[in-house]
Amino acid sequence: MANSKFEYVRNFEQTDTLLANTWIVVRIDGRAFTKMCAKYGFEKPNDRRALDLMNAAAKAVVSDLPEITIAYGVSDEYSFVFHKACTLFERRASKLVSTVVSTFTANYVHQWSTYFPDTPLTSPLPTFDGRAVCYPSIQNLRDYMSWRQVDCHINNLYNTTFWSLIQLGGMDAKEADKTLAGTLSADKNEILFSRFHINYNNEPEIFKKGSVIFRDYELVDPMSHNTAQVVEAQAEPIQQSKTQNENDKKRRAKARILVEHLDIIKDDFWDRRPWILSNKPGKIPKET
Ligand SMILES: Nc1nc2c(ncn2[C@@H]2O[C@H](COP(=O)(O)OP(=O)(O)OP(=O)(O)O)[C@@H](O)[C@H]2O)c(=O)[nH]1
Ligand SMILES: [Mg+2]
Repeated sequence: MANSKFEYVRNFEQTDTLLANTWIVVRIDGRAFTKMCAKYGFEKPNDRRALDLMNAAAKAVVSDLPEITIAYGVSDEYSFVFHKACTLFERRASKLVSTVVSTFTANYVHQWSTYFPDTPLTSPLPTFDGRAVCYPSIQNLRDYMSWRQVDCHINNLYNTTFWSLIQLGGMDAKEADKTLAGTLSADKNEILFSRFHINYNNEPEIFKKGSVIFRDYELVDPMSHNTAQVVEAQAEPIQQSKTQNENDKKRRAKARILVEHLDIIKDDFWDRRPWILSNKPGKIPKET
């Protein structure tokens, strides 16, 4: 053992352990993306290339960290959910957050040229911040996910109407703001339809719902189980044999990772995909 007089500095390391048996959400967010989007001329209000790039980087994170059970992204943010049984990096917040942020950023920068072949990246390069939050119950976690998706809907309806008033209606930002002040969802739908013949329902799902990433197994009958109740009742992770752990690992690695634009507020999404909450890999779908 090499003991030096300097070793005592180790004691300065504080623990930052996230509470056991809770769902950890690491949310990353683009730093100063308002400026970045202007610099690279992202389309307003939604740039499909930018969203596809966010999704590609997030998919790489989910693939790299199998203890992430689901991820949800909108605009310049992505939330990654670590299962409550996750033991990765001893649940240390700084390690989890820094790993997610650096894996995401590296992939975002690496894949930039695939999505923006004609606009090379220049300094200042895109960067992201990140935070970790613990959610004690499945209800809390589901409410968190619903909160992000509702936010996506509210912002997208507002932005779609705002930019239609400007791009199609010839207004400036001030006039558009004034037109929308105090309006409800129904009013914005009406403005879009009566002035611009836009039916908001027909807007792309990726804009209206954001993106959700999860592993692909065979869907199950929603009535056949009560995963949330079973998982909620577990006080500690189930002890499995080494072989069982290895099998789970293999099946997880084999599963395709999907990027979809689905409603994650309603029960149906979760009930058909019990593996997201149970962490127990499902059946690999047969090749079609
Ligand atoms: N034009 C365009 N802008 C986008 C798109 N997606 C995200 N943005 C921009 O990204 C911003 C994200 O909001 P914030 O994260 O609150 O703002 P920010 O500038 O990144 O600031 P910080 O996160 O606090 O550093 C929005 O205000 C938009 O301007 C897009 O598809 N097109
Ligand atoms: Mg941001």
